[in-house]
Amino acid sequence: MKPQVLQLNPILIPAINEELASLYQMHKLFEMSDPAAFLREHGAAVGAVITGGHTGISREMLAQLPNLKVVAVNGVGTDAVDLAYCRARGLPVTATIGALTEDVADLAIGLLIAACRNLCAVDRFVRDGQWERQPSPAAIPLARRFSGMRVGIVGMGRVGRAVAVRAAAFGCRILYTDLRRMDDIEHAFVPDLVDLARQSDALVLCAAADKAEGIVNAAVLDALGPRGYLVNVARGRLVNETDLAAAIEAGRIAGAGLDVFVDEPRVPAALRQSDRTTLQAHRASATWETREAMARMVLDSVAQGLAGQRPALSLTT
Ligand code: 8YV
Repeated sequence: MKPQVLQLNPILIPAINEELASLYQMHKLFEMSDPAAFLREHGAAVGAVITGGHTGISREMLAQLPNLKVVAVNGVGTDAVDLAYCRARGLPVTATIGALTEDVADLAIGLLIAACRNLCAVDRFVRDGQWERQPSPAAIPLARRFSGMRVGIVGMGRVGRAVAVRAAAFGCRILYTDLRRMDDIEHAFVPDLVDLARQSDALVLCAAADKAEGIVNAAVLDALGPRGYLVNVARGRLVNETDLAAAIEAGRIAGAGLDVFVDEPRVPAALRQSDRTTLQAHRASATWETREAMARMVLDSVAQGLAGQRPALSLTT
């Protein structure tokens, strides 16, 4: 009998799916017509769970899997898994630490350039045939320069640091905030987020969401101001989305580049309808290269957990 693995989200790398299917009896919850019945009838047989970073797994579902040996998160954020509960249960929870840093930082810079150079709005202008109808350069508002901007990074972990390296290469001045000053970073540390926003032309959110829900609120957005840009490649709930929608609608900030939202896949109409926003569908790590590297880490973690070893990437054991 092959060990049984419960998979909560699709993996988009065919070779990894083949490998998983050859090693384990895979149960794909996202394809089941009655997931609750599966959990009731077969939950006790499941030895490993594979889930996504922002989707995680509920405590209720974990409780229905009493013989679980590992939860392998196919992502770096573990805010959607109750780590304290898993720790108390002696259950390893692994994450794909380090695999997606470069891709997420790349997208942050891409979103920031797209936002301040109006790339998507002008793409629509050309695509819709409006350029032909209004060929005067005056029909397209001037954009803002990215090179040399003051970039405020919120969360100086792996992704924040990779964003800093990229932005510095564009001649940007880097400022940052985090729970504490980092001794190994020479960039300006600004403890207060409102102060950071006031001193920045763009705020880039790279922080974990656990302790920072709603930190980007109306006061922060107003400090960023009508020439300021917000980029979020971390978690939607870092931002008070109602405040953000209001600031975008009123032009109280210049624009936003957003890959993540509070209630994905739902995006507030005010953000969808504005030319000031550049929107992505939570896909900062979604390249072949990174998703394959992530899935390989997941495969290793599942194998280690099922073999009764402490997985190398465990955060809880
Ligand atoms: C992924 C993420 O989209 O790593 C994370 O925490 O949110 C993203 O990289 C997701 O985990 C894919 O499963």
